[in-house]
Amino acid sequence: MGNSRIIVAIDSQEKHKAVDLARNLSDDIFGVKINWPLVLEEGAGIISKISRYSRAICDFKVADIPNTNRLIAEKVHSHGAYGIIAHAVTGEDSLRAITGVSPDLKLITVVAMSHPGAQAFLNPLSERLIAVARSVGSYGIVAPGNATGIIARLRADAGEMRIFSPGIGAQGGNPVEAIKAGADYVIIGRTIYQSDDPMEAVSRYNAEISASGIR
Ligand code: NUP
Repeated sequence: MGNSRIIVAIDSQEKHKAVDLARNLSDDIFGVKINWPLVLEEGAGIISKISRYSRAICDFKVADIPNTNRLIAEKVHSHGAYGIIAHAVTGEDSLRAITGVSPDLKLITVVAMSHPGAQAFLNPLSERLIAVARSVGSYGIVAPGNATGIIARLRADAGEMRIFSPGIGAQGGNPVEAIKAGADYVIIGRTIYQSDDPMEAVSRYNAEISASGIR
C-alpha cells in the first residue's frame, strides 16, 4: 500500500482492467476510489478484489434513511473496503448509522462538490454540512479540488478530518494547488485511467507534488 496523496478513481475499464490498475499502481498511490459504474459492471466482489492490492474507497454517495445507510455500510465493510463516501445532507442520524458499523470503515462525507450544478444548492451549505460531518466523527470530507477557495475555507473547520478532493485534471483542478489549499488527498480519475500509460501518469502527478515541496 502506497502513501502518495493520490487516490485513483476507476470509473471505466475501457482501456485497462480495474484490478490490473489497482495491482500495478498500488505502491504509488494511496488508494482506489470505486464508484457505481465499476460495481454495476463487475458486481460488489470488485471491492474485495481491489482491497487485496490497495485501500478501496466506495464512493456510493450514500444518502438514505439510517437503516438503509447501515445496511449499505455493512455490505461495503464485509467486502473489506477502507472507506465509504456518504452525503452529509441527510443529517446526523443517517451518518451515525454508518459510523456505527465498524471503526475500521472510514466515513468520508460529502460537504461540497466539484461540478457547476453544486453551486446552486449544495456548496452554499458546505459550512453547515461540515459541522454535521464533524459532529458525527467523520474521518474525512469531500471538497472540490477545482475550487481551492472552498477547500481553504473548509480547512479551518475540518479540524482533524482529512480532506479528499476530486475535480483534478479532467475537471480543471490542479493537484498541487488543491493540496496547498488544504487537501490531504487528491482524487484523480480520467487523466489516469484513460491514459495509455497510467503508471506514467501517476508518476508524473507524484513528481509534480514532490517538486512543489509538499510532503
Ligand atoms: O464533488 C465530487 N466530484 C467528483 O468528481 C465528488 C466526487 N465523488 N467526484 C468523483 O470523483 C466522480 O464521481 C469521479 O468518480 C471522480 C472524478 O473523476 P475525474 O473527473 O477525475 O475523471
